[in-house]
Amino acid sequence: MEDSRIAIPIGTTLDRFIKSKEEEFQYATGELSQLLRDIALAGKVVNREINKAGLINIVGAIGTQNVQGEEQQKLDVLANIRFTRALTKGGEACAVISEEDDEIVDLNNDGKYVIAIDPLDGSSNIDVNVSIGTIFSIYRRVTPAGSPIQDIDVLQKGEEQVAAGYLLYGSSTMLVYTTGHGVNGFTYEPSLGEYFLSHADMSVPEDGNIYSVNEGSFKSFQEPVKAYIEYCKDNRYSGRYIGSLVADFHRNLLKGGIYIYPATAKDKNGKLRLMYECNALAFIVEQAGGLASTGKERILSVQPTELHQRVPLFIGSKKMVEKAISYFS
Ligand code: P6P
Repeated sequence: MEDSRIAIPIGTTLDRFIKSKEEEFQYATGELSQLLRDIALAGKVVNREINKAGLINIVGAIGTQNVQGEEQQKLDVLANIRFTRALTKGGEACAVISEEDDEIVDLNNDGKYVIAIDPLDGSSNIDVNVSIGTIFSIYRRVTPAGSPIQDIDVLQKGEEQVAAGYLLYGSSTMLVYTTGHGVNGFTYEPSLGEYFLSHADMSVPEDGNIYSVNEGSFKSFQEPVKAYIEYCKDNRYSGRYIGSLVADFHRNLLKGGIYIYPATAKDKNGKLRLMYECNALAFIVEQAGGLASTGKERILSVQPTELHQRVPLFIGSKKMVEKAISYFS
């Protein structure tokens, strides 16, 4: 379908951009806009807390673990509260699934949208001042508004997403999202409290020479993964691994590259979660002309069976992902 991509000038505010694009969204116009505004607002608040982290002693672990058994950092919990609160106030979301909550969190039962979110990915980097991110997916509920939320509302394939995006809290804070009509990036100006369009209609270079993988686990990788990494070395690619998925993904989106988190001895299905990490980035990368695969299956086609299920992830430039997964066949 020919996209009616209206050229929106760089520097346009997020609010004006969302408004100007409403006719591209197949559902009621104001609903998605409200959701995106809720997420953008929570992102401003989390950004402020991250930037002050070292000063007001909110860095570090709080001695609890999330459903993944991972040490919860103070900012993880704060970010989860902020995003859940913003989505509750906005009223459009009926449920949230989050890395930080074991179960589905019911919000406004009359809401028509389900949000899957990793409120603060890469949180282990908080204490060492490395970029971290928020990743979110937006789905339309399947059951009628007002009825109890059911698994079929939440366990939807990534291809059912109506929107997805991430916030990157880096040297500058950015919001990058898609509603299925291309990918656009907004840079946050804290002094004005506004996000401004800085990266219009983003596309990932079809090929690249940057590969992102934790080679410390190399010995436990499957043979096809080892073979592809050797191919990268033989071709003198650059290894770049920040240990923060959103930061690695964003660099690869701009410059071309591939990020790999494969099955390892420790994580038989890889470490990354399908519902609130892989699906959102897979939607974005496909909209930007790239690919996202488990190594055997398109990420967006995977039928979820559990809230927190993990999948192997190969994501980035089309030709690099194609080359990597060719070793599996
Ligand atoms: P490892 C952070 O915990 C994360 O989920 C991603 O942001 C990051 O790419 C990956 O895990 C790092 O995991 O096992 O390489 O330290």
